[in-house]
Amino acid sequence: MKVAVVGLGHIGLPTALLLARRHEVVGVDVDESLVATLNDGELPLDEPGLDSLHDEVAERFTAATEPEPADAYVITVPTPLDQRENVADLGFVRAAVESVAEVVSAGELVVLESTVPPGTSERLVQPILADAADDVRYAHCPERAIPERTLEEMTANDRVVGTDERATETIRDLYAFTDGELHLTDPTTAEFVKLAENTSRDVGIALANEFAMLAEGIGVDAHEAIDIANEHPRVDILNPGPGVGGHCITTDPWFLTGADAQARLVPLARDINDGMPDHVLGLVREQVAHVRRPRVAVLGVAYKGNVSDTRETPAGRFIRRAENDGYDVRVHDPHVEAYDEPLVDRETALEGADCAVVITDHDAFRELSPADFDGMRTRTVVDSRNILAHDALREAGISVSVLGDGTQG
Ligand code: SAJ
Repeated sequence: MKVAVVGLGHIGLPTALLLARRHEVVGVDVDESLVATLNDGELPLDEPGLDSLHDEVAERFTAATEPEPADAYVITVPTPLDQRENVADLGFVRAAVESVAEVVSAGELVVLESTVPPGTSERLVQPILADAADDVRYAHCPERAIPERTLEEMTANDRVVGTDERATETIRDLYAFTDGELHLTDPTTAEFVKLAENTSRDVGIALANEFAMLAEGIGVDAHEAIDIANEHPRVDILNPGPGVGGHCITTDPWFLTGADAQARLVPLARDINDGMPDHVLGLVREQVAHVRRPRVAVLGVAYKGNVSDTRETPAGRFIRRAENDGYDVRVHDPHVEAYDEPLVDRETALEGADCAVVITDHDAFRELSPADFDGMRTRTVVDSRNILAHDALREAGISVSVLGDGTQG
């Protein structure tokens, strides 16, 4: 089968290469330099296993700036959040579907993998395709892989497929690269499932964050309490932290609720998580209350541990707020090469600092010893991820404040 994959980003490119194991694939992107890079045999994306997969399938993969006629079309373009209105910006989806509509013929399959609000397939996408040709088969099959484990998850995770029986055989052939199960349903339910997954995670994290703030006031350690509660067979509380980042969990709850005024819990959870950088800043403020122009070392700008991705990172809000408060902020991240703020090495970030604040749960920070903080002017630490060796640091005379631990105040 010939497959056109439209949108060659974090999801589209790995998907295209996996499809090329069995099919002839043309990867399509409006970015001409990306297409040129790919046709030169180079990969613009760093993901475990992607290089060797690329070598394996190079013969069956080419890139182009416009879709070519194919047997199946897979759309993997981004769906950003319109920040002002808190609604999905479907401009890329519409453009991609219209470009496919130019070449699609009767009986062919179009799959939308981009995450979209419920109803998008039925109201926006399918009418455009129905106008283009008779009997176009359609499926919404949202992607659910995470950065740095993309290939592993794409080949192992179950998939939800919103379609009808006319398309199922081609769908099975297309997604033969996954060992996961295909859960068949209708397109709107598939849209809902994807958003419900990420919303449930956001609400779960908000609850953990609320427990952390309550524990600080009550004078208990939320981490200890959560560990014990999680021993219960039906309880699974997540970890508190400095907020939620990444491209999906910060936006998907808004895609789900849309403008529905009945939704209360979901927007509240978003609000709690969005407020966490401010709460962490409050902990820093307590630590440096007696310093005139405090210098703060931020450890980690990636949105989560051991990845280089900084999209929607809670570090961004923390840094901006801290700078607005007159703090001199130095930023270090061992996994990130470039960020909006200049990045420095760890020693430089800590040198002369009055507070070191851990924002990202990188393994590299777990191993920090008291001596690593020797260059600081005032040795105080805020650990928003509960990952440092607190006892050892305190024994060495370092003042340590841990998000969610109210036992030390
Ligand atoms: N976080 C916490 N506490 C926790 C767990 C996470 O504060 O207990 C924070 C992380 O530090 C991070 C954010 O939440 O800032 C989100 O991280 P994540 O690992 O929960 O999720 P993502 O955004 O990397 O990927 C999610 C995944 N969805 C689910 O696990 C339900 C992934 O499977 C999806 O493919 C992806 O969203 C997506 O593309 O939608």
